Amino acid sequence: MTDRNREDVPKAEATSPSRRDFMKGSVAVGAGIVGAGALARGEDGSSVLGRVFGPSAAHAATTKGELAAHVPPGKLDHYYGFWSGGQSGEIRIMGVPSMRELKRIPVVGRDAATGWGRDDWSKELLGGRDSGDTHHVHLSYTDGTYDGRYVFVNDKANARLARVRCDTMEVDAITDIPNSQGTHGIFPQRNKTGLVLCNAEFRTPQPNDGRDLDDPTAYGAMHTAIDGETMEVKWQVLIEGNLDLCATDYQGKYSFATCYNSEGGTNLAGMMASDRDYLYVFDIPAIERAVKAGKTIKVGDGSVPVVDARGGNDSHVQRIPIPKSPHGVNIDPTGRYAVCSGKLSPTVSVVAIDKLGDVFAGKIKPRDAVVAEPEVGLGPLHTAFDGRGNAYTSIFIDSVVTKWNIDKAIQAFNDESVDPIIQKLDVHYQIGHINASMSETKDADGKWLIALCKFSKDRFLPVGPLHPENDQLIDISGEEMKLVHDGPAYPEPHDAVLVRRDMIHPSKIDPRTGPRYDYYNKLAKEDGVDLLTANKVIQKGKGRVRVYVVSVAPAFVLGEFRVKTGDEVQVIQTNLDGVEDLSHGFCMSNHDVNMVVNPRATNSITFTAGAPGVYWYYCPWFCHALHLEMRGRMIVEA
Ligand code: CUK
Ligand code: CUA
Repeated sequence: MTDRNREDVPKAEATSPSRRDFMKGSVAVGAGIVGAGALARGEDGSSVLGRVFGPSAAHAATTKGELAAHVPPGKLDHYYGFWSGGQSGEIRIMGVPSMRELKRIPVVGRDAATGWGRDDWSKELLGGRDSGDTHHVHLSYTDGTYDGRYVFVNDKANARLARVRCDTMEVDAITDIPNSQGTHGIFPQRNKTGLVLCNAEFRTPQPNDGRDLDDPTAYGAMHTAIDGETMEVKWQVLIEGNLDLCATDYQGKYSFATCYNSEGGTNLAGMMASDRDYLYVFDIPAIERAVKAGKTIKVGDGSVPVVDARGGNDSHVQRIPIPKSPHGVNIDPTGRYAVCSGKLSPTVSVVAIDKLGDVFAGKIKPRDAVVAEPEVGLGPLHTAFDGRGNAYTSIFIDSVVTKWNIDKAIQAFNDESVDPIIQKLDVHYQIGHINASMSETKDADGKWLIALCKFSKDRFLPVGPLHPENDQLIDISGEEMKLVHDGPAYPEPHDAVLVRRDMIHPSKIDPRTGPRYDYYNKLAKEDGVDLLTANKVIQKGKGRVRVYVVSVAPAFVLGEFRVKTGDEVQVIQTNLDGVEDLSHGFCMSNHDVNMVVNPRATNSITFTAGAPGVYWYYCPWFCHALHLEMRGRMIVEA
């Protein structure tokens, strides 16, 4: 195998202050390689839409290799889609292929509908920080496929990892990641619910305590391992470059991180100076041996062991040179290849995972693990797979999805007469993430592809300066990709996974287990009450009052309670209705107090009683023909 250190990677040339123009400028040389004008344009989306939503759309399979996206009323979708919510701090559950939004799970932000971020339990979890930026959602795995237990998601804004239980679809744990800023790529191990690896995108002084403020060469970033069961931070690896997207292999041996700023730059020009950056490969067992042997350093409060892997390749970390400023890294469903998207290079680099052992052993050069580098278009970001040997790369600048064949790309690496590119399909517009049904598992089934487009421009009715995103659904069951649906989304989903519906088993009523109930059972024990029967006011002293209330449609069993003005009032409500879809809630008039209480759940909220007077509390969730009558009085005395 020859060393394919190519010299034809484009040089950065800033031609415009606008980021998109800037990117176009920077790949202008690349355009010469690819032949931008010769790029095959995909078919016109609207004609496909017309065909799919025509008279025959209600039938399951229209023609051979074509799936129907229309799910008739009363019928259920075949896939759960878990979408990150970006700046909304949410996860969204979509039905696929209908693209119906089924639910929003508030994670790291406040939610007026449910009271998340305002009720006591979620405030405890959030630790006072109730905004965020969720980018990457991944489910827990066992044996290379989803085990239906948890959904993990990062909060880039506050360097946190959150976990959602798949039975309640509610967050049950949030972990702060030390020594990190911009926690971006995350990925769980795929052999079992083991570690969740988390990348810090921003390099900072280590520790960030006022030292090295003006010496960026001393900055570093952490690759952090969190136990997916306990959500405890187990260890960190300190790296000199930034860490962007994350992936894991199928064996539990390696984790991966792309690095777009090996230069250590602190501004745009500095970050784009070199033609090569890296795919970092972490040897997890080797790191754990080092941790066990105490070959670690202390950073900050020293609560987490840190393996210092800055500077050069060693037994813990190898650096595979990748052109240029790579972004996404995705592992194909066979587990054999890591596909790295060049972002500022028109190429994706295919790394053979079975060669990494030789790289770590020093038998081959890191770059020799690259076995293909097809040219896929300008601005490749992320790649999905169909389980039939094909890959689908999102191309940001060209606004296309490029379908290419992995085996052919490997042949083409040594034989220029082979063309691995199968099709380019226009998407609308500026696609970021892409994912296919079950693509991140060994069960990739090649049915649906979703394209998360960053700009919708003219695709929807104009709604003011803030546009919807455009999440497009593409049928990949046949030879040709076919665009079948435009899905407006509130900003800003970054990533999504499509999970077969038989793998998810949500509960219909609250199972009353987990840390939420550790919290409430503790309060009840302290007050000597039973949450399922308590309707009473308990004076806690120093102007603090706890009000236990049970609700059964259509009534609060506690119809009134008395407090003093200025009291800190904690209302703890338990919904006794064990009936599917029968949520109640608690809203206190003119007190900025509102929360949901789901079937058989307990929830609570704390507020300060206002000026003397009568205040009606009511159930804000339509629950019964006499729902409007479901209310009571808080009597506030002077
Ligand atoms: S990132 Cu947004 S398009 Cu946060 Cu996964 Cu690539
Ligand atoms: Cu209970 Cu409305």
